[in-house]
Amino acid sequence: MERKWWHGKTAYQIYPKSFYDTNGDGIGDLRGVIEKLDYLQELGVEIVWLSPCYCSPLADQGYDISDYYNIDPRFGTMADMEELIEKGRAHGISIVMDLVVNHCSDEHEWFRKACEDPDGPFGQFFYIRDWHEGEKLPCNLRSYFGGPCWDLLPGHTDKIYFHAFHKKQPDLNWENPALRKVVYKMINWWLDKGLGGFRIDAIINIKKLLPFRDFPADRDDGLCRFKTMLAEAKGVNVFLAEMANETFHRHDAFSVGEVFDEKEEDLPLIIGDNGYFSSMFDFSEKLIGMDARGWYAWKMPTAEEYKKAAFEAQAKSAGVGFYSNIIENHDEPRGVSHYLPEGENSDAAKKMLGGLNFMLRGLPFLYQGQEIGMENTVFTTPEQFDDINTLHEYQVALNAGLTPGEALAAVARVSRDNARTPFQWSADENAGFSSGTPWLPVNPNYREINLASQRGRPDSVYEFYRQLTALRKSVEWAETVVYGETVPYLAEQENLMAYFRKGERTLLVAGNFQNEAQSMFLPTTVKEVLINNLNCFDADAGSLRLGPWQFVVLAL
Ligand code: TEU
Ligand code: CA
Repeated sequence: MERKWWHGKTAYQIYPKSFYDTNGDGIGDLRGVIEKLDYLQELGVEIVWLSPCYCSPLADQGYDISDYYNIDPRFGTMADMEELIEKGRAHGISIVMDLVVNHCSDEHEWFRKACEDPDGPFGQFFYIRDWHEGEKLPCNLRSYFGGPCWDLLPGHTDKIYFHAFHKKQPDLNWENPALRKVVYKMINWWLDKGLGGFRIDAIINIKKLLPFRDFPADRDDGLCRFKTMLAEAKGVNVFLAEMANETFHRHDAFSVGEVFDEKEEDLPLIIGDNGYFSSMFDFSEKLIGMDARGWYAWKMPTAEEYKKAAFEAQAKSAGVGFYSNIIENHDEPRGVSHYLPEGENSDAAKKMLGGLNFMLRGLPFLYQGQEIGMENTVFTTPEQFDDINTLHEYQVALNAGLTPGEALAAVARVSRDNARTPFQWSADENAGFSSGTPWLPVNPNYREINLASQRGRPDSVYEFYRQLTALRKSVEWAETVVYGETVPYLAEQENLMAYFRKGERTLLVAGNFQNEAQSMFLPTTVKEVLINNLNCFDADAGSLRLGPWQFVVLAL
């Protein structure tokens, strides 16, 4: 495997709207990110991905872009963005933006022009079809946010357009070379500005099975999930290769794909030496317990399932490339609320989960607030949901016959809003996030969980993450932490997740995934305890006794 400039780094995702608000309008902004660059440097991150901050009506929180060449005034100005890129560099941080090109906003001028003249060149930027009242739609796919993928083209009664997500997110027609060309031009424009690269949104959806046709319905609504079509749509690789050659590869940019449902044999094409992307997220842990019926039917993952998914992903990517490893992002509940059993949210357990994930081979990606152990928030009424997908899934749960109370509880566990509450900087009002009213209420636990109370306190979750990022960069251990092979250890021992990282030297990473002590066999003597989330270390010849939720990184 070829060595890349970004391999040894730690990455961090910022959800700008909820990170830090500098002008009191309740919305986080780019100046807020600039102000916190010292903080990010202190934490040890060197790549920062910003969720979208382009002009947008924010129907899907910026994943509906109305102008790719401008910053939404709520987030700041282009001058702020340029300053962030430059100051980021001075802090040793590459700034990465979100690239949302499966669709744009219905308020983008391309779509406006397509509505004005569906037969003109911009009509070809979208999937527009003739349709008359009472007629069957071109296909029965269900959009990700509910309902059919088709809506009437604004201003028309006899034309419809296609959207995989919300109706305010019309899909771009990648079959059209003219569309691809303007997309590549835009990507290069940003890279020429000095941007470090992109996280590529929902990219697997750009290839549709054409002509559109029906699939067997999988719910009472007569519709079929999007995935079913994607499995049959061949040829996305052609688009991805072209995009990489025309853009990322020319700049040696960092790119990380939001890729789902890839075929295993395609992994080298996607993240190999000359891959379409530098890296892609490993979502295999997120997928545990999912159910096609809807969020309400999802099951919570167990420790054994988590371990199995992580080890399988490690095996798949070994010798091929780097997955980006996460326990959460802006689309998921908080990792500590999802992967740890209910009620087991001690600092020790949080550190164990974070440590096990961080030490895997690949690029560790922290999500804002993870480093201080932020948890799911509390929802007492459905009105508190902001996210369109959560509102939709609440309805799905009701339709399935759950009572309002049951539906609320079921959807609250996995709501995307959990990850979107403001960053908890301090115990001050609004968690120090804003002097105004935050756009989404702060998690009520901010007086207990916040950065100010953890900074400098050696046993805090925050200082634990700093130890992890420091180890990844240390002269002595970086080679092994970054490139060492992952070899699962005692994989059959229940609620124990342990693995070696074998490279220049050998590390043993072990986490006791339960609220009860357990002993594990030690293959050799321990030279040094590099990281330990508890104050005790109980090892003798051949055996290590791990306390509840204990996590250690050992030099052998
Ligand atoms: O998500 C793409 C995606 O596949 C979603 O279906 C995801 O699984 C869903 O958000 C779970 O609720 C990306 C973005 O990360 C997401 O925030 C956007 O809403 C979506 O694309 C549309 O741009
Ligand atoms: Ca603001």
